Amino acid sequence: MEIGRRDYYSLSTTINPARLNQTLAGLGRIGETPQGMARLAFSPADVAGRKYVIALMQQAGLAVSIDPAGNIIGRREGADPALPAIALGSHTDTVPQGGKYDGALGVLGAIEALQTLADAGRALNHPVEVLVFTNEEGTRYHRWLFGSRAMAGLLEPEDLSAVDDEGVPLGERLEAIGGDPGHIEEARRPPGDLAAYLELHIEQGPVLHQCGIPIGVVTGITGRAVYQVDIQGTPNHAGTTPMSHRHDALAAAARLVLEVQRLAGELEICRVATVGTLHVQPGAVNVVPGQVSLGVEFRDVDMACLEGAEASFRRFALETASADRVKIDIHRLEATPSVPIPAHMQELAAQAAATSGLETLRLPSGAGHDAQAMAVIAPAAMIFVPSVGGISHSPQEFSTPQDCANGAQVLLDLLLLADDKL
Ligand code: HGY
Ligand code: MN
Ligand code: MN
Repeated sequence: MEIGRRDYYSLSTTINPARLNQTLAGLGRIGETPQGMARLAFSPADVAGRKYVIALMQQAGLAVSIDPAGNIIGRREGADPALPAIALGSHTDTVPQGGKYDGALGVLGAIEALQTLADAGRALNHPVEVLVFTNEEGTRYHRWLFGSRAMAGLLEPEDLSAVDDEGVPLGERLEAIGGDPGHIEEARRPPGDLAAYLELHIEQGPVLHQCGIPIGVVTGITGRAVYQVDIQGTPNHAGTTPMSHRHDALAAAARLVLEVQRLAGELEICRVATVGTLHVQPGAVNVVPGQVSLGVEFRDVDMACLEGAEASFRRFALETASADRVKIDIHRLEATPSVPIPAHMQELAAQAAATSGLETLRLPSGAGHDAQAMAVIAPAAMIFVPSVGGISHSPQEFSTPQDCANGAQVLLDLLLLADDKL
């Protein structure tokens, strides 16, 4: 496998595509189930995945530590001890029934880049850190980007008081992976502590694959608002309760689900809107549903659009509550602002791709990433590689070995450029 056409003046050394694709396959076996990947944060599979990447970091000569937020940090010192570190990072947790590339490529691509430098005996001026962030997906605790927000000083009181679906407090889970909830503030890195944050990721959408362009240079990362919606009706006998006497929480929920779709679809108030979870109680065909909870999210790079979507949704919920004779409570669980990627960092990423003669497309990210928290404390850049068919958060998620290798090479070249220019 060849990495593009390297320029004769290239500063770089060439990553090992076979080794990268072996480590991707190796991590992809940890937590694999017939329904897809199940490496949910803090699960035994997540812990096994973390051990796997720690061993790879140690092979690459990195000094490994765990910060109080459970983030894994693999550090290599630079020639100039006065310089701040350049960080490369992503995550190894997955959504339920997830894929093998989301997060994994960024972590393993970063380790491959540093292993390549170690093999070549190549020193950099800056120290380099590979960061593996805790609970990026937020499937556990419904608090996403946990590790990167802790590092960027963006934790909220709700993060630390959170209890998961099994009733276990976050602190207990953090201790089990080597974190220290009592000193979580010490995970925070002040602005200036890192010279840059660089993240390689699969696109998770269809654009690059459709255009046949191997590298995406990310221009900005979407904002997201997440809600828990609780609908309280009255459970009653499904055979004896006349239709006119019902307080059916699921009938009201159905109207809300379609309204969420309409807000982004027909009305175009925000870019995308999804109901991803629905819990019905008591959950029997012969009982009128008395209680339903929905998980709702809105995403847009324009935060005013997210506010508009929330306001419209609340108005519709009020009307629905009255029409269906139920009570509807809407709790905002998370609101993550969109972030722009600085122009000079986009330019550096484009230059890195040009080193290998790889064509680039500038595009916004419709998914969220640790980079959006890290961008608050360091100049950030993100590189995308194509997702075949635009599929992600699915067992069908796939990026070709060639595209993964291209991404890791561009990440290494971006690191070398950043070391030279920042
Ligand atoms: O949900 C997201 O956007 C990301 O994949 N965690
Ligand atoms: Mn994801
Ligand atoms: Mn991801």
